[in-house]
Amino acid sequence: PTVIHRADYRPPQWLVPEIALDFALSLNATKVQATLKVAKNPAGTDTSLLRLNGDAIEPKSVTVDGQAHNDWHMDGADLVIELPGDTHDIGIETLIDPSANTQLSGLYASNGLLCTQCEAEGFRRITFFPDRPDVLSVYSVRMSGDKALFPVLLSNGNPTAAGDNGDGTHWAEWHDPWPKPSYLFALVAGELVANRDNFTTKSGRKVNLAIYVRPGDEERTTHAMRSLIASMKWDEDVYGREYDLDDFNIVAVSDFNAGAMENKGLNVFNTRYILADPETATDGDYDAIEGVVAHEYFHNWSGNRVTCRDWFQLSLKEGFTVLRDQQFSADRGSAPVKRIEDVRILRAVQFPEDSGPLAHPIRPDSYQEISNFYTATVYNKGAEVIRMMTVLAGLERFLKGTTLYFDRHDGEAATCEDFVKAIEDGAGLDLKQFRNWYEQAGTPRVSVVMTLDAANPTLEGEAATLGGRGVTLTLKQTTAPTPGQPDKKPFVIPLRIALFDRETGKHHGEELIVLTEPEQSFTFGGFTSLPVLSINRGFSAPVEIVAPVTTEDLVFLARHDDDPFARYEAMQQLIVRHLVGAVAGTLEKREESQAAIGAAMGAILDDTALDDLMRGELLILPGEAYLAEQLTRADPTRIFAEREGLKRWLGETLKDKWLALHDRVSAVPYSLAAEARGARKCKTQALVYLGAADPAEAARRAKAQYDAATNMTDRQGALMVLCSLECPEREAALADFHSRFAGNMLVIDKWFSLQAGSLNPKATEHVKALAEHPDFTMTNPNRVRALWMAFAANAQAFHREGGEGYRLIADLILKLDPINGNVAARFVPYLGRWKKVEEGRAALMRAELERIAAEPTLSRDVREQVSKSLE
Ligand code: HT7
Ligand code: ZN
Repeated sequence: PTVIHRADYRPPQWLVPEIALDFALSLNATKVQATLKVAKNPAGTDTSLLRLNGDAIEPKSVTVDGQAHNDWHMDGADLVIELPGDTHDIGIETLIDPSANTQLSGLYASNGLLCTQCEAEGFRRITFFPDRPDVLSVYSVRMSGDKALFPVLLSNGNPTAAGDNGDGTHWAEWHDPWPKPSYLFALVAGELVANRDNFTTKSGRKVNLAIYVRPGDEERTTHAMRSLIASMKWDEDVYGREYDLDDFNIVAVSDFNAGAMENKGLNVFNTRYILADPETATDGDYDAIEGVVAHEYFHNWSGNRVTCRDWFQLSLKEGFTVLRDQQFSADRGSAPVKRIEDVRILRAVQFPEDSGPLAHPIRPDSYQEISNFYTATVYNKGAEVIRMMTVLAGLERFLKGTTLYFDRHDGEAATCEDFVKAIEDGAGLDLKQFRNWYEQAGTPRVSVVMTLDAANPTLEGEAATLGGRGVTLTLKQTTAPTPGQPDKKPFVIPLRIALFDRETGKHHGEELIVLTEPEQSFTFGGFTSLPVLSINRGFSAPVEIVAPVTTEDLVFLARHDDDPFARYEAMQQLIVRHLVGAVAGTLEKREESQAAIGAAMGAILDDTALDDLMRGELLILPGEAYLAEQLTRADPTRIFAEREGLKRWLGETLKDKWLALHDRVSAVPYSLAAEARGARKCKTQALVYLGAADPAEAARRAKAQYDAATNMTDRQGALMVLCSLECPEREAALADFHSRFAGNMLVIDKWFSLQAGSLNPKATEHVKALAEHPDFTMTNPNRVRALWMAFAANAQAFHREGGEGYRLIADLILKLDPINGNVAARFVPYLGRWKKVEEGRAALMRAELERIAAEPTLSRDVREQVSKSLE
């Protein structure tokens, strides 16, 4: 395979300062005439050969300076043109069949619309071009097409002219004044209606806003529009970033490989992250829409105005933009709850990636297919790494760094190194050693030993002034080898800590300790006895902590820690220790340990000072993927059995409290206010525990909740619980749900997911039947993800004895790959985790990977993931 290495970066040989594109639109034969002004790059090596990337296209004609030109040849998929001078006008005509484009990369048809997806390398499927992010061009676009089929014609930038051809076709022209890389190009044409609004920027410019959707969907764009306006304001207020065009357009399409795309001035979204109303969208959907709308908008600066030099720098825009959208959502709602949710995703998805065969640094060193690097590591760990800079510098100084970054690199294609340097200069930090986070993969493990010093200590500095006895924390960091990186240099690990006095239940104030060595000690004064350690508060560093905290300490912290994240963490640790010990067979005092969990959870249920949103978080058991991470090799069915066993026990032991909670929160009327959202979260949690302990009572309550539901959060929560049970109410509710929402595919996706992700012992049979359901199709990524990702993430079903789950996912990959390699490759990591699974199943998982690898015509996407997973 061709491997691309970061170290091999060379500046482009030719630049393209301007490009004009003329599209004659048609669903199955779109003609594209591209005119490129090309100029030799003074920073390149002097060559007369202009290499233009292509993929699945061929040139119908090539002109140079307006004349037919024969001095060109194809090199693989690329067009190579021999040029006599330093600047030329190149004309190229291509012909595309958008309706045959099932890969959904380049120009494709979705539900009668024409739309584009060019990141990362889709532009080369439209026309021949140096398709790399460090070639920035000013785009002028003209398109013409049938007025009835394509009444709305959109592209990047500002509309400049439009007209009627008088023959049933019309045309429009767009001009984007901001030079941009080809991956940010977009075009959309079709029957669309707009929800319009406007936003006045801080310098007084009025920006026209429009969210385009299919007719009939416009009522469901209110929340997305509100989120967009809030994002525009927040980016001005916090990061000082103002929008820079007269128009900002969003289009929602139903066939999309990812969540959304930040094309300059014309964001294209998966409908899933735009459309919402209370009856069809859950509270989680509302949050996701707000987050994704903000994320794409924030890219206007972090990604578009300052873009990436090459794809190895992907985290420069993605990690930073994820951090920005997380900060925005934290400011808009409950910051602690947002932090807990973000850490839960990191642990469930990124930690396993970091300990598996596909582990890579946030700035990878090599790739075969860049689409495989849109990962939780580049995105979520990338955000955590930049977040640590905010911990080290404080937000105010950090923002000085980002302002310098934007000023210094505006209009440029920058690197992660440029970003780090700007933060160093602007925030006044030394990040020399911190750069290891960009170079090394793997989640560091920090083990802590705490000792109480002798009665008459010789303390120095601040510790001495507090008197009493000293407490010394000795921390050791280790990071396991990852592919290609056997030995790790020490990371800079900022840890927010507090030491609680057991007597008073208070601490002397939070401290920040910064671990830089493999082993390091820190001493604190003023103690009379060994305190309770609260460490990595707020999850200040993306590490695993092994701390000397007893079960009693965890119960104490779960009740009293004044850092809400730490309180959640104590609860999680209490349960993780119990379950991991139980699965590994090392749990000594099972009853006592269980009782401690019951007492802590009971206290959470009783705590009247807690808001329900936070209570709902504290009640969630640690996920199976995270539990598996704590074990060298796990039997997933044992993890499942222990976790369900604990849930059942908690359901039984605290039954009266669950019933009382369910009664109380069921009386709270629907609204989007935090209290009402918290009530809904607790409502489903109560049902989940009751479902494990008393299925008949849970089925009765869930059916009543389902029937009375005025909103999707309650309806989905109730249906999830019913799905897991073998009861008559299950079938009735599923049938009602399907007929009630027939034709609304975003809701039908929930119907697929609930069944595929269910704890129901027959989930595999249900999934096999659903794959044949008329609503299911392999050509729509949302549908494929709804059914098959929910199944692959369902440990009980996926890891079922005999390996049928593995076979089903391997079959899916093989069938999906020729249709959409990008989406197919996203299923490989589920099989790729075989080394973390007990030997019997591991062999079955590996065998399925080998079966896939034996297929000769695999996409580059799947080939890379499978071959790395077998190493
Ligand atoms: N920057 C966007 C990435 C993206 C993408 C990547 C691979 C294949 C399809 C894709 N669609 C969008 C999304 C984002 O992070 O904002
Ligand atoms: Zn992004």
